[in-house]
Amino acid sequence: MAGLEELAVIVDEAQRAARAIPQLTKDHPDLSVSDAYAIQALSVARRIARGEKRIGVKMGLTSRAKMIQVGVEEAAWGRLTDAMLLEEGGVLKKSAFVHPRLEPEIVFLLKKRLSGKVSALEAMAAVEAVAPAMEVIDSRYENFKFALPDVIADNTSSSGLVIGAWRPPEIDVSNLGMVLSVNGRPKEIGSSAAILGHPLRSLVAAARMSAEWGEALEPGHIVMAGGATAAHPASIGETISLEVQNLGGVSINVE
Ligand code: 0L1
Ligand code: MG
Repeated sequence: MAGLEELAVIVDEAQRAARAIPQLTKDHPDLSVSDAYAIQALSVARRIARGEKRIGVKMGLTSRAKMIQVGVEEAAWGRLTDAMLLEEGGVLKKSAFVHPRLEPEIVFLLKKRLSGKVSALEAMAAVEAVAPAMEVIDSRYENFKFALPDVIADNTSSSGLVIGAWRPPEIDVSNLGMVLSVNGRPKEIGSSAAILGHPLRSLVAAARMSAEWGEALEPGHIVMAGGATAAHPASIGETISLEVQNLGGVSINVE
């Protein structure tokens, strides 16, 4: 089997070139989830070495629908860098991605460190602000097809995010209506409750899962809680927007 560093170079280069690659598990059927997280860490370390800054964590596979789709019982996590940030109301250049899809999310901004096993109350006390957000997921694998180790190695498909205005942490985010619209027409409708039953559970899981890899959620970090509906494949000419009950909206134009 190719070494983990070699596989990290493959996924990193695919992301940089916006080029689809075969699933790693095709040639490496024994790739474990643990190998995959090591590949993810190595590939993101290459981005950091090129000057990108870590800004937090994304949680993925947080809805029942996605867990069933990928055949897993637990969420997965990935690493966010500043290069993934897109301007609110700005442009998503489709050619910079392989086959981008947008999904509606809730994002937390932290004011306190969270690491390892924390309670929901501790997690809530660590939140500085909440905001509506859309994540751009862009699997680097051909046809957006992957097994669990593939997608984890590929930084859980993370490739971009657009964040709306920050709101006070007191807003109850447990069951907020979320509408993803395309050119003003509702396309996906859901609730924040689809995110592990409550987005705060996702923050608790992010602290626990990242600590398993020796990392902490630091003050100033953001945590993307996970998709609330199916993701929408972006097409040139679309304005994709999200409206979240009590939180406000966010939008992006696909060119
Ligand atoms: O953020 C997500 O839930 C995506 C995780 C990876 C699976 C996918 O690309 O749909
Ligand atoms: Mg997501």
